Amino acid sequence: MIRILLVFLLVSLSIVVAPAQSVYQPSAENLAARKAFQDDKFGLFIHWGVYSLLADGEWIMNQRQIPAKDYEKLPTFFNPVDFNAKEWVSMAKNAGMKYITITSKHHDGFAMYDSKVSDYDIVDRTPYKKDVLKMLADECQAQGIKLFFYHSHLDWHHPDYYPRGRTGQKTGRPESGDFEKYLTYMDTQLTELLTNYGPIAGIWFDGWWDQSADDAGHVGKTAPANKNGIDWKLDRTYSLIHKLQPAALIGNNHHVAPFPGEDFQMFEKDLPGSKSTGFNEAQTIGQLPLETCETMNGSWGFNIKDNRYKSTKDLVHYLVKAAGHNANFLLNVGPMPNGKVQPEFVKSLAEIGQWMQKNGETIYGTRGGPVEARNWGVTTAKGNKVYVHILDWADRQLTLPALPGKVSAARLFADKSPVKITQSAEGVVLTMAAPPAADMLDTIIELDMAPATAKK
Ligand code: H79
Repeated sequence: MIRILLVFLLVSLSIVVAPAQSVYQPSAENLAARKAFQDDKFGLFIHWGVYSLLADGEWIMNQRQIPAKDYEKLPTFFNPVDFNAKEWVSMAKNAGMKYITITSKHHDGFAMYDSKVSDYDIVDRTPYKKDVLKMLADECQAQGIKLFFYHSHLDWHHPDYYPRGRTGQKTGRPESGDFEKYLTYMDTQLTELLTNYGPIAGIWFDGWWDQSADDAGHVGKTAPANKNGIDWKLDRTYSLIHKLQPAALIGNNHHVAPFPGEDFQMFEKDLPGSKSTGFNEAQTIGQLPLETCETMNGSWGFNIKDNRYKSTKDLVHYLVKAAGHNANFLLNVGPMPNGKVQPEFVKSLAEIGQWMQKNGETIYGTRGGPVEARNWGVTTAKGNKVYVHILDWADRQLTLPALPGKVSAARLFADKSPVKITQSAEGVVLTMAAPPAADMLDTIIELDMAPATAKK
């Protein structure tokens, strides 16, 4: 009896002392925002900072081992006079994108907005002197596009980011620092971002892995294993964000299973479940909305030598495959230091937009369809429709495995011409009038699913 009482006491005690976020209950606004986010399907990622000047990606401070005091020269001539928020937002909208995720602070520690807790920001340190995030936030609001901020946990510039992690070792900072002070600084910057820029759709964290002991092995653990024994206090940061803006979605690019308090899960250069990058071996797919991000060439930040442009077809395929994997697609541009997006990107985005104008119905508002991704393509689903996206197939006939319901009709999405269905317990054979045309980016067959017969 006494033992039972003791157990009862311990259990109730643990409930009382459990940190708020470990029993995280998303608010109604947050759940609605998650659903809207999944419906949106397509967003623009923007990597832009003083590193853009050096035209060799956003990691250049680390790669070239530039000491912080030398890197500080960059802001003094960062002057993006051709930046035009309206142009960027219109470009995203015309591409069919529903949100923008922009770097408020990358690993180099430079804030692209007017921070009051630091002068290491675009308004205080550059000749440009303007708060580009504010201009962008206002324009997004005007054009009805959502805005997320990418914010780096790790910092190669701040002296209190100490003990240092796996990167940014050679930036000439003192061998001391107060990590707790750094965390307060980060939380204060996040408070600024969630207070002064209107409704923010979410925060996209990156850099947590800088303090992790290795690239894998944390599967399912909520307590972050790390090399320096530091505590990121994610619960505190996440609670703060949810308190300031309950609908703001938190995602963290930590390459492991989601932690409590997160609202979506992202996969860098990787379709969920593909584990294609080498740093995401431990990344299992959780229950949250999913997003996958990719570059238009091979770089995030502007890289003048990078001509490995993906074709419009490749990018449309990536978007369609992401949708088939039940994930959003966040497609990146790294604008140039003058504030312009390079013409190659502008052109591809416009072409993707033309495709989305015609075919968006089979992407927006859908979820991953009943057939898992195949070599030939993917399926998406919405209401009683299933969209079969044929990306690589040369025959008139395509066989699907058994579907959960009866297909009552099938047609080509493009011209609504009928597609013959032969359905049995084994599966569904779709027979088109002609094989998919070689120049079609995606041959889409629309299936009408008969309403499920009500159970007695
Ligand atoms: O912002 C863009 C990149 O700068 C950032 N994420 C995208 C969205 C990014 N940072 N790092 N990476 C991408 C690649 C990650 C490499 C890692 Fe590692 C491998 C992290 C942990 C293992 C390299 C090796 C860095 C630390 C050890």
